[in-house]
This record gives sequence, structure tokens and C-alpha cells, in this order.
Amino acid sequence: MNELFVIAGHFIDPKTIENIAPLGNGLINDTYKIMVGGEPKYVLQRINNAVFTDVDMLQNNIEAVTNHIRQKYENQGVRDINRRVLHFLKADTGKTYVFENEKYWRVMDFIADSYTYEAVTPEYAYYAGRSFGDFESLLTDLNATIGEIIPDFHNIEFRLKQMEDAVAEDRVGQMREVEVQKLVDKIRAVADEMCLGERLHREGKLPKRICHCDTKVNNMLFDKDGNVLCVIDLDTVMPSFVFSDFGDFLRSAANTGAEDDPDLDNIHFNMEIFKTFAKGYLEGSQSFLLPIEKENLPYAATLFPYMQAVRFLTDYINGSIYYKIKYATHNLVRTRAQWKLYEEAVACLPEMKRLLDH
Ligand code: GN1
Ligand code: MG
Repeated sequence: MNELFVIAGHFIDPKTIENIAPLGNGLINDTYKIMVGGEPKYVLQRINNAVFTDVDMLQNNIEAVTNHIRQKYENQGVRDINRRVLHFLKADTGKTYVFENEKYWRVMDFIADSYTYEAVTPEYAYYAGRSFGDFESLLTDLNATIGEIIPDFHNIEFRLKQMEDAVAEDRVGQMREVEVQKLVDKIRAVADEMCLGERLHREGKLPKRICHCDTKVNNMLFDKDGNVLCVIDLDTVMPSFVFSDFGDFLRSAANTGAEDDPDLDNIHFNMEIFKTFAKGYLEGSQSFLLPIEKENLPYAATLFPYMQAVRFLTDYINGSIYYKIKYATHNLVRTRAQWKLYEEAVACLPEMKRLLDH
């Protein structure tokens, strides 16, 4: 029997499975849909344990978060809860994951009649803003400890240090490329100002909250009418600055091009998306958001393309060992695109600040 069927058999009756097929396009985990009765019924995922080294902590985090949200929705009488929050199945081991042939796997219910998008309209961005604000808001009173599953995940000082280490080691000789050197120089030139968030945190002015930390557009499920059902891909839920969720959503949604667009002319920062997303986010987060968090949301919109450029470039210099790539220079192309987006976002800063002041 096919390996995937054997794995799925730890969670569900394998005789009911008709087919298992790839799903989505994440850069880290491998995801499949399990077909039962002509419909996708479950999602099977191989957890990339080179990235998520503590799978037990990972699944504990996710269970704490999903149970908390489910409980709140039940108390609020929210309808259709099974489509509003993810549900992970217990395996025959009693855990929500199995370890087999050196690999970790988990299964969750497939949310019926749901859609993901790579791009959104301003209207959908408004709903997305509400959802991420609501998501953080729902988690403000979560008492369980949520471990920092990837330490320093969105710590830009740490990401810059990783880049400097990669440059110094230059293990595959990429630093011979003039373009790579230039990108490194451009990143260094603004590094100090981009580390603002970490400084504010050290000064005790900026808190960490439980955030989603991977708010790409395609990590959100919509129903056929465009209503947000729920946020998915909860692997990186951890304490972070609210900048993470605000900035990373705009990094994908406000980009008029693709994350890895080879044509830089396609890449601009869409202020219409910023406007509606910010409106939704401010509504969803109003019960907890501090002035220092609000006033630095424009900075967050520039920080995430910047951080992603640093991360893609670091991986390129390291020989592309972290992100899945489709061709040899993919991470370099991604870096160029994220750098362009960063510059476009910086040009929009005055307009962003003006909008938030109103
Ligand atoms: C990864 O798994 P995926 O594709 O949702 C990455 C994010 C990056 C993103 C860039 C654990 O997310 O941090 O922003 O790629 N996740 C991890 O597309 O590194
Ligand atoms: Mg994802």
C-alpha cells in the first residue's frame, strides 16, 4: 500500500479512502487532501521537522489555540463551528501526530466548501483584517503557555545576524555575485532603523502577544460568498509583536505582483488593500491594541517585505536549504521581488501614516 494510505490509516479507516492528492503550495510542509465519497474529507500533512524541531510542542500549541477558540465560539453561540476553527484528529497513538519512517504526520478535518486565494480585493482585505484582529483578540486571555516554536522567528535582529553569518561563511560561493553583494549592502544600510520593534520591546514599551505569524493571504479560508471562515496554518502561532500579523498579510495581499515575481514592474504596494485591511484590523483589535502598536503599523508594513528579503537572501547564500525552490536562483528572484516591495512600501509610508491618523 502507498505510504500515504498507511500513514492516514493511523487516524482514519484506510478502507474509506479513495485517493490522496497534493493540496496548496506552502513553502515548508507537504500537504495532501484525502478523498472520501467523492469529496475532500481530511487534510494530511507531513510536518517539516527540520523547521519545526519540537513537534510535540508544535501540536500542543495548536491544540491549546484551537480548543480555546472553539470554547469561546461555543460560549458565544457561533454557528457552524467546525468550519470556523481547525480540528486535528487523534491518531491510534493518542496524539495528534504520528512519527513513522523518520517523518512526522498529522491529519485535520477538511473544511467543506472553502476557498483560498493568492490575491484579494479591498473588500476581502477588510474581512481578513477583522479576522486577524479577532484572532489575536480571542487569544488575549489564553492561559496555556504557547511555546516559541521557532525561537526569534520574527526577530529582525536575529534574521540579520543569520544573514551576516551566511555572508561570512559563504559556503557555496554566492558572495562572488555582484548582485548578491549589492543586496546585502542595501539591507545593511537600513538595518538599524528596521530594528525599531526590538528596541521598543527592550525598552519595555512594546508587548508580545499571541500572534499567528504567517498571515499570508493563502492562509485564510473563505466561503463562497467571500466571508472569512477561519485562519489556517497555525504552526507559527506564538508570542510576537502585532506587527507580524499586520505586516505579513500586507506583504502578500498589498503586493500587486507575486512573491517571486521575476518582473519587478509588476510589484507595487496597493494602498487600497492597506486601507481596508487596516480598517478591519483596527476594528478587530480595538479591545487590546496600544497606541504604540497602532502608530507603528506603517513600519510593520515595511518590516515584513524587508525581513522576507533578508530571509530569502540568507537562504540563497546558504545554498537554498530552507525554502522549497523550483529553480536554482528562485530565492534570489524572491529576494529581488521582496526588496522591490519593501521600497514601494517605504514610498507609501506618509500616506499610510495619514490614513491611520484619521
Ligand atoms: C513560509 O509555510 P508557508 O509557505 O506558509 C514561512 C513564512 C514565510 C513564507 C514565505 C515556518 O510559510 O515565515 O513568510 O514561507 N514559514 C516558516 O512565503 O518559515
Ligand atoms: Mg501556509
